Amino acid sequence: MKIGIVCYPTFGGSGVVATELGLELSKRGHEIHFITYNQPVRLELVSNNVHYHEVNVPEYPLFHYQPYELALSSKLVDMVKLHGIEILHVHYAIPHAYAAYMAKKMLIEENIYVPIVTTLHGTDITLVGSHPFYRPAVTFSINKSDAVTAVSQSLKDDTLRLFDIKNEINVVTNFIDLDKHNVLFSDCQRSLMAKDDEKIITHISNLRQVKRVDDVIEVFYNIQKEMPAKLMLVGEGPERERIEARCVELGIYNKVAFLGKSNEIDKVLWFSDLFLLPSKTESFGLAALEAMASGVPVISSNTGGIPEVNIQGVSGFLSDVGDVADMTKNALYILSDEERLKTFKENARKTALKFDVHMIVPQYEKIYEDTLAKCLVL
Ligand code: GMT
Repeated sequence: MKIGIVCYPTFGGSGVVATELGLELSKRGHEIHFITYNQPVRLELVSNNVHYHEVNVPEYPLFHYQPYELALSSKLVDMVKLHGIEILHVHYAIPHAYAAYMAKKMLIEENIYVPIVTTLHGTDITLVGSHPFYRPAVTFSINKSDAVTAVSQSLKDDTLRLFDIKNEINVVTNFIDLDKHNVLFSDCQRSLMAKDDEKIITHISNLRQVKRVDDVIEVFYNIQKEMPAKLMLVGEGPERERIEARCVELGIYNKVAFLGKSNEIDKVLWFSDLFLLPSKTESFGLAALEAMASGVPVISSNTGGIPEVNIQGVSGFLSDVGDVADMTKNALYILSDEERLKTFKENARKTALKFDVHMIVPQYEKIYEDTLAKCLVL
């Protein structure tokens, strides 16, 4: 199949999932066309089967906001015609589903029918999309898609609760390539991060309010009072300065490494003993799954789709949002006994197996096939 993928090219989970999906589909023989405003961060290899088309938005002084949706829908029309793209898979409803619908309508004028599959990722529904300023357009775009998927049952439920949805929503969970998380790194690489006797605690996010990075810091503060430990904070975002100041205030700044946007997440996770994800809301928690795939147990909040990924008492523990005391208790329980830590590490990896890329990507292929077949009949 010739598949066009529209996504955000940034470090965010939706862009990562879209990129990994495209790469896996290309390995399975499909021709993939990424259409976005920058080359996606995890798209390192452009092969015969993988193409990248940049959306340019020319600046004009009249525009207070540059019309990205317009440029994207025009680019989609051009790329569908030029490359014979058969189906468009858009990740994150805003504004991708809306732009794809406009492209589809323009193409119909030229007797070309290209169906749209929309994947909902989380904040496009829970935080941003349900805002009254966006809700009518998001509802419309979801209802006009030829197929809709959500990355967890929780996100599907949220979508049905927050919008007036007439379309069926299929749950296709996020996935992980376990082989990529099974790379051996040498112990000397660990020594760059921490001393032998120090436990490594990790948090990866875009450091936004929704991630509750303060709770990460508080839990780590409590851990390091009980045992030698280092905290790896991976990612960049608006909370960073405030969090750095908080670390200084607590006297733990020298125990916290701010690693910024990193392409070496697998290396950091390989040496980690515990992953913290205390988010206020999380449709899935891809970062937690990546940690588990590297054999890292997860201490998380019990919110949104996280309980579908992190299994209580098996791959880690879940606490109420903001319950730092409970998260600390659970973290110390795992970390304080080497045998127990080993068991949780093994269980984390085993739990990640059910999200194996080879099981999930065929579900998308089936959706593409069914959607194309349905559209042929119409
Ligand atoms: O977490 C973010 O703020 C980024 C956001 C995104 O769109 O990249 O992540 C969402 O999509 C990910 C991939 O499906 C999910 O794993 C995250 O849980 C989800 N984030 C939220 O729901 C807050």
